[in-house]
Amino acid sequence: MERQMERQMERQMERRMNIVFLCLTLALVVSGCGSTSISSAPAQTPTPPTIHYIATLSALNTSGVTGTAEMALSGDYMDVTISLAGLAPNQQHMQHIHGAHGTHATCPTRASANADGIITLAGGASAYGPVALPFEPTPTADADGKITWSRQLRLTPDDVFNIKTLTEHVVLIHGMTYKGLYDQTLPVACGPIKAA
Ligand SMILES: [Cu+2]
Repeated sequence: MERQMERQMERQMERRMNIVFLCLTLALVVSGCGSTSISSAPAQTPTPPTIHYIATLSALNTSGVTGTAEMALSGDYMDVTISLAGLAPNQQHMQHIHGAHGTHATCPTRASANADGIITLAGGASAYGPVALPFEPTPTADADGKITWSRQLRLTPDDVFNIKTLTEHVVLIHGMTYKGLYDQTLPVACGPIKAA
């Protein structure tokens, strides 16, 4: 809860900064009027560069899950390809980018495990933080425990804010059977996001 409030406050501050910036810009434009003629060449919308990232996923909670998540970020579009193996077959597996804006998310270690040696969703949160961007729709593993998932996501301004800086975030995969019950939230694989 505290984290969410912090994030809200950060966003409010950023909005205020944006308004201040806008005012400054307007002031400059107004003061510049009449002094020089402004070129009337039509502004071309530049194509934003595409930046490639990859997260190599390692198993958590001795799940045996491995895989990769490849991301190509171009402005507010993100092309994502995720390949996973070793999952609980025929079950849904949530897949997220985790981390909070301005903090350095990491994959949890044994230090985050509870008395039973399990890293729960809450137990690992001090390492990986909140969900920054969900990769949805949430896929279901096939009968062999594999997932291949590929989408182009259109990011909202909030998404763009939440995933900044991407290399300070991690990709987290969820969902495993524990003590005979399927738990959708348990972390099963994690990987830090790196420039590809
Ligand atoms: Cu998650």
